[in-house]
Amino acid sequence: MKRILSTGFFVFIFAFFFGQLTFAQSSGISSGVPVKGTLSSEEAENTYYFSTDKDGEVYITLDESTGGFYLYLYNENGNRVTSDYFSSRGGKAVIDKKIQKGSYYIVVKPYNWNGISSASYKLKATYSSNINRDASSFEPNDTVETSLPVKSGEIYQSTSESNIDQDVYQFTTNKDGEVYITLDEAGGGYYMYLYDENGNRESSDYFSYSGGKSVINKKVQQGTYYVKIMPYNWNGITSAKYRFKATYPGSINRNSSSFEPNETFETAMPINSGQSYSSSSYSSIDQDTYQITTNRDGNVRIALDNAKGGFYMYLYDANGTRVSSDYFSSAGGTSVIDRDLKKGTYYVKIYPYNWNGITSASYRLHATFPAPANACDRYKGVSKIWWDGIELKPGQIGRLIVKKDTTLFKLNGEQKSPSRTLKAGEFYRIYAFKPGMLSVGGGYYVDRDAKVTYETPSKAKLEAVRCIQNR
Ligand SMILES: [Ca+2]
Ligand SMILES: [Ca+2]
Repeated sequence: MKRILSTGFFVFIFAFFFGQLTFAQSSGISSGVPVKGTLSSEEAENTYYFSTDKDGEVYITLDESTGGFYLYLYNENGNRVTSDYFSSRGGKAVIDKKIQKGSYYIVVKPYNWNGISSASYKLKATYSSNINRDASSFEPNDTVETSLPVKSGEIYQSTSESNIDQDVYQFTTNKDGEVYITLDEAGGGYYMYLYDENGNRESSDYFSYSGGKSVINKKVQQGTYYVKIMPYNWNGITSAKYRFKATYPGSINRNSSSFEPNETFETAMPINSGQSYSSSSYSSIDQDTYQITTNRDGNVRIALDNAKGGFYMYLYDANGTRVSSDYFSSAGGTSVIDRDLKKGTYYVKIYPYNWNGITSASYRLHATFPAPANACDRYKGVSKIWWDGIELKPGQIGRLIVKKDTTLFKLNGEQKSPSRTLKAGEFYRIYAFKPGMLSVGGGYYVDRDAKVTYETPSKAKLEAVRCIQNR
């Protein structure tokens, strides 16, 4: 009995203490909006509260400090969820935690103050809630729930405002396939992580110095993914820029001259046999993919030349299995893949190789393979198509030769109004027909009977007219 009473007493005291703290002295902190704070005695503490709108990640940072601080996170029942601290001016504390939907309290306390009686700090808490995203920094974006959705193959440039600023991006693939994620043009070292929608880490890459580059290239299942970008190994820098791009199976907006985005099998640029394609790799981690489709077994010859840097060229089949490769390691080299292949779809991947002192390089790709020739090529320079010595006009579907005099009539609904007589031996172009009638244009018809001969041009002639009409 005594034991139960004392426990009850303890709970009561704590609740009272915590209730006073939260309701009397705490202030709200908006998701992703930094606040400045000051403590003016070693016994003082500042408390902030926030509410999340669903289960998710909370990312809390404490920096720009002029003394040591403790950083605590409590749930609404006053239970400590986690904490972090640092013991001197300039230190930083980070809390990154998955929490359930609810209300929480952040408590900041002095730690290890020697010779100071007051210190300030900056606090930022990003959690699942309504946010106001900055259009250029994309902040707040420190958590899965506040991540910025990115378009496939589009370049995003941003800045990490400190070495504890975490930036999260998200994308959703529309089918299983390849993702190609790059991080470059960085002003400091970075870690890049890829997570699936359940928070499982799929892959990661990093570099530890300014100017480094990271690539994540992986086959993933259809779903939503998150990329976390975290500063790594920063010395002597307080903020850094970077460039980010994720190409994934999804709708893309292809640039007609660079053919970008084209990093993956799913975003490959289809090419025609016998045509040259000039493009460039805009960075040493840019990958360019082209697609060729053959309509029968036969020889496939792919040539890469006119290059301003070294390149690797790989040929893959429709299953993503490597069929062949070739490379050269400096500007002016040439690579050729020449193989007899089964009918099917193939992919050519072009990777920069052995680049020193260059940041982009152009190249030319040319492939010949069994494919239907571009049907219109043969009519280059042709302006009229002749059918037995008479021009076949655009829209014409046939011709009429009058064998015996017949009546030309105008059609008003079902009503035939005779117009004049077409004489035996005359010729007319036909543009349309109705059941039992042929149209010579202008709403005039003749009966399709033994008095007339109706002929149609070959498919090839009709196609030829279409070719010269469409160019
Ligand atoms: Ca951020
Ligand atoms: Ca590319």
